Amino acid sequence: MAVLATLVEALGSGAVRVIDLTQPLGESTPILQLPEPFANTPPWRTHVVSRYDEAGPAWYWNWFEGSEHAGTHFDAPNHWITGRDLEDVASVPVGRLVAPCVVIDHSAQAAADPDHLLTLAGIRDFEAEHGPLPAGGWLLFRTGWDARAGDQAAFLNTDSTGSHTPGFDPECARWLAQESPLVGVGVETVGTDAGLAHGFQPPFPCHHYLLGAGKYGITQLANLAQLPPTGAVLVVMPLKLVQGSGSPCRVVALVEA
Ligand code: 23J
Ligand code: MN
Repeated sequence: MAVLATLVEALGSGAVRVIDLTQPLGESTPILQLPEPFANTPPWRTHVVSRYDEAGPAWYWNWFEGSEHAGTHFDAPNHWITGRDLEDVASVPVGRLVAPCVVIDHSAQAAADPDHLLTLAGIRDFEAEHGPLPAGGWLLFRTGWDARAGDQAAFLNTDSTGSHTPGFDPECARWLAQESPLVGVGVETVGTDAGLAHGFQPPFPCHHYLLGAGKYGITQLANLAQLPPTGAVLVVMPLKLVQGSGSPCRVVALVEA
C-alpha cells in the first residue's frame, strides 16, 4: 500500500496516535525573565475585539500581543548573533519541520538537581542503548519540567542566585550543533539553555552553538513522557513571521501504539 494510505489507515485504527506536545498559550503562560541588565519581553495579552455584542453582533474574535518567544515556541537561527546571517523563522524549509525525534529522559536527575545538565557522556549513554541520534531529526530532552508549566514561580525556579532549571552543558551543546546529525533540540523548560546559562562559557551555549550552526530550538514542550525513546515523528509548525526570530508553534508527535 502507498505510504500515505497506510498512514491514514493507521491513524484511523489507532495504530498511530497524534500526541500534543504543546503547552496552552495565554495570559498565565510562564515567560522568560532574564537577569539585569537585559530587556525582557512583556507577557502574553489577549484583547477582545467583539463577542456577540454591538461591536460584532454575530461573532467573537480577539487580538493579542506577545513575544515571538512565548510558551511552546521555535527559535530560528537569526535569534542569536552567531546565526544573524542565517534563516529567519519564515525562511525555515518546512521539510525540516517534519522529522524523526528521540527522547532522552533525565527527569530523575532533574528532580534531584534542578541545575542538572545533559553532557556528551549522557548522549553516549543514550546512544549505547538506543543507537545513534537520527540524521535530520530532533533530540527532545525530558526533565519533568512540564509538570511545573502552570505556575510561573515553580517553572522559572528563581532564587537570589538565579533561575535553577536544567539544560545542556557547553561541550554537549557544541557537539550537538557541530558534530551531531540533528536538526535541532527541544526542551520542557522556558529556554533551550539552563537557567544559569548566562554565566556559562560561552554564555547561553545552546543558543550560541545550535543557532550558529543553522539549527533550531523548541521550548516549553509537554507530554514527552508519552513518547518512546526512539521511533516517533515530530511535526513543528512555527508561524511564517516575516523576518521573525522565532514563533509560538503547535508541536505534535506521531507515535506507534
Ligand atoms: C534571549 C536570551 C536568552 C535566552 C532566550 C532568549 C530564550 O530562552 C529564548 O526563548 O530564546 S535563554
Ligand atoms: Mn526562544
